[in-house]
Amino acid sequence: EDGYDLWLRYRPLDAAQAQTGRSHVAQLVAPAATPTQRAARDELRRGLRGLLGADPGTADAVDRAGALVVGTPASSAAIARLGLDLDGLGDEGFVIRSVEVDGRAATVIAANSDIGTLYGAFRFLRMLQTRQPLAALDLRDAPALDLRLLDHWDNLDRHVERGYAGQSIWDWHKLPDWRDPRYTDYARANASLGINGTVLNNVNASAQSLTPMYLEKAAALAGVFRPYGIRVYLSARFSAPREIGGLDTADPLDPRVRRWWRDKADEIYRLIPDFGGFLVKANSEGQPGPQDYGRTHADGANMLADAVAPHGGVVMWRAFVYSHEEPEDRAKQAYSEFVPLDGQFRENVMVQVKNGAIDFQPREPFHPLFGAMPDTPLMMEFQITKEYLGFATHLVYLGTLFEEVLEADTYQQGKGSTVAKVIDGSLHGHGLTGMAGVANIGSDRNWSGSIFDQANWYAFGRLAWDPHASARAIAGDWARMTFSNDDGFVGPVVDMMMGSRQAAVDYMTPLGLHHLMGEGHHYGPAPWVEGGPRADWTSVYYHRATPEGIGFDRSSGGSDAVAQYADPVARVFDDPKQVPEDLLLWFHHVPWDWRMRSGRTLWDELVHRYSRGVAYVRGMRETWSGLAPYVDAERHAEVAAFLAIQEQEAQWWRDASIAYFRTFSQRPLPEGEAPPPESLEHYRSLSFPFAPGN
Ligand code: BDP
Repeated sequence: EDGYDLWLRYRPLDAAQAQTGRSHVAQLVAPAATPTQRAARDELRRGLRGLLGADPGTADAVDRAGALVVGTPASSAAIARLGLDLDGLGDEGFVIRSVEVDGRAATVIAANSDIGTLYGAFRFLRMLQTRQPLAALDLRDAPALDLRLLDHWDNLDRHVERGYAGQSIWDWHKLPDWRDPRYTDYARANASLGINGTVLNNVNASAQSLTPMYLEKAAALAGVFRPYGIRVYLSARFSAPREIGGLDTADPLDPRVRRWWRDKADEIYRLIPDFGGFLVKANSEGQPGPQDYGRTHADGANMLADAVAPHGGVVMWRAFVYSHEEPEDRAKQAYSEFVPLDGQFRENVMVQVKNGAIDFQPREPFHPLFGAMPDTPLMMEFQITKEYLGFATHLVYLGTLFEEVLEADTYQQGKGSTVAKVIDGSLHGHGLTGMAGVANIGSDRNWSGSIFDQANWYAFGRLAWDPHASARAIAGDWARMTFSNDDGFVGPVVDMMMGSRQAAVDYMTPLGLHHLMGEGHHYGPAPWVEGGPRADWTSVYYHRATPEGIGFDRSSGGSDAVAQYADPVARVFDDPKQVPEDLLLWFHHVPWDWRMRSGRTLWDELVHRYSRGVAYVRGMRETWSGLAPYVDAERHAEVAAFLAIQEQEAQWWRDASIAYFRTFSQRPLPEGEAPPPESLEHYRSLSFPFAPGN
């Protein structure tokens, strides 16, 4: 067990469950005329063989009780005769129902399209894997979002920006001739969650990706993914017309540039007829963009949108921007640049917004753009890879982070205007919707760098299908499918996962602190970082500690970032007494002896939170060691070893942060709190010159 099988392990059910299972799947009646039909049928056979201990065998028609019948009204005569109500399921939804076919009890997985049946097949397998009852089924489901994408930050030399799971899984050198079987397993895993698109290359894009040689490689991947309902997208480098097109400009209003992109789009669609479209990072962190020519983000996005529109493609234009000139408060910039452009984008443009306004911190308030651009479809961008959350060794379940953001109420149309409703299009009536996750996938056998990081890929996929789903329920399914269905295992593991993200916030950046990680690579504590090319890449810019107090004043008396939120959110964030304490130092600069709701002073509370985070990790180690009987030795040992690293590093974070901040607070540690064992100089001297990822 090295983790390769992810949540699709299909290990045998116990005898009684297998027997019940077999009675519901006495035979499989599933068409196999198209690649997608074959993918669904093969997955069912693989899963049923594993789970039930026997291949039910396939038949052309139902001839016994307990058949599993799969298909669409077009692909299956039996399903056509049932006259099921498939309205409203779209192309990707499905029903799973207990019915009678020609007088015999059967279960059907039915949909309007082959892809819908594939999703239904995976759902049926999940029900078996998680021990759901199989009698009297009446399930109907369809994805809430159109685009459910992974964004790979993979370079053509196979280095993965912010990747902690080995090299890129795309072996560009051997493509298109060698199609690693792993690409098929990648597609299976994603289809099992309903992920239906993948952006193959880094947002810090190379124009090379758009050259004929690389387009053929992308087309080969598209061919592998197509049966699984996954479309390929590319990050487009805005200056490509200059770099590979022989033009002397990339001005989006120049007719030659517009023509170049139209021709490029035509060329791509000749090779990849179902190409999804472009993702663009422009005028951000040194990337080229329309502003280089005095044009707006809308001008740039619309030019590309016009190029792909005839083929049904989309443009995902990122709102992660901050200017060359130092902003007074970087958190305000995306809103300031994008809100004035609301309504100016073409219909096939989505603006892709990170969950928070700074950069994937362990905790951020939701991005103020959500709900603030009613005339533009906004797409969520989460980061699955743990750039700021301890890379692959720290056990941090991100389902709760995603859920917290999706459930946040923007109040943009009054109470109940949650981020999830902005994203699913219901708040402002948008037809085009989506969610992207920056992938944590690499060439490691376990795909994600650690077993528990697989849960973050899993949770992302489930929430992209249904942004209203529960992080706890998702963790439960994942734990059952990945490890064991035993309640003695599932309960403690899910509890441990559910608190793990708060623990990371506590030992890294409690109470709204942010961006205090090691410079560049973002690993380990470095609240002392100052100087360098720009202030907003330092730690001191964000924590602003002085002998008087700590925190970034974004209130109406400070940078006034709070004004970018709707009332009453703005009012609550503006008031240090009302703001959730988890965001206190994000929005306010408060004195060290500020009285917290716990009754402690701010300083004491800060120290308490650091220690609480470390204690939680210690607790996870104990929990995990008690779960050894439920987990195979190989995966158990890896998780245990990583938890030991995490505990050491949580302690390092606590000690280094306290050693540093007490030089400002000038206060003793609260009673019972151990002082950092080393000097501040010692912590400052620790560095990771070769930390992976950046
Ligand atoms: C930051 C990363 C950087 C990315 C950038 C982005 O540090 O590597 O290129 O975001 O999202 O989180 O464009």
